[in-house]
Amino acid sequence: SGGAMAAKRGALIVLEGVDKAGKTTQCNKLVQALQQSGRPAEMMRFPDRTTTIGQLISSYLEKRTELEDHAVHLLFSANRWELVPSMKRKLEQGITLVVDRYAFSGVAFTSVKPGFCLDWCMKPDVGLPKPDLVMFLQLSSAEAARRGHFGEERYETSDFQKAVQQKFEQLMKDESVNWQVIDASQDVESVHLDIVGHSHGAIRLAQDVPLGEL
Ligand code: DGP
Repeated sequence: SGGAMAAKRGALIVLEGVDKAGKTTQCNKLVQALQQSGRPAEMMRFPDRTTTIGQLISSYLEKRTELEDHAVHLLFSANRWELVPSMKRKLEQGITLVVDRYAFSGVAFTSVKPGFCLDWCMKPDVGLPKPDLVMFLQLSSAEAARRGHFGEERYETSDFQKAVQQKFEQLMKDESVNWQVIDASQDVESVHLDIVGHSHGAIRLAQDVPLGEL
């Protein structure tokens, strides 16, 4: 209505997957490729270990601290919530955010613990900005094992990762989320090309619809 045209919003793009699928490498490459094609883009990762809450989480993952399972689940969620204002600001400025893990990791990792149902695990993240695209980097546990030993952090065992993979498969049935499965067993460049292709589509679509909520 007469004023200057509002800048088109950026897209919220999430990469999920089990450990060793190559999420961090691919997030970095995607941000670089978008920037080189003239689109403002920034990378984020969850957990963000730099905040006060993130430091508690980091200490827990490094097994320096024990925390009750419900309590730590809520801390992971709080760590996402504390970044929401800055995420929204950036998206509104037209910056596309490429995020290494999000609420889906939160649900998948906690819900494999005894006594947790998906429904309870999803509750604290209800209302978070909804990704325009979630790419799941699919990698068999055999292939993950070939990529070398797991690290020393909590959750880094092959049995736990297999259980997490099954939870992700359940979450991917949710058709209200724009899931794309990426074959992460391909070489780095081929995976990258798949990811770039899906991302350009999501960025275009995001320009015409408001940011959703989980
Ligand atoms: P990294 O992505 O390498 O920084 O490792 C983070 C670890 O924490 C990884 O094992 C996945 C796990 N994780 C990520 N988000 C959540 C979450 O929200 N809840 C739980 N329980 N674990 C999470």
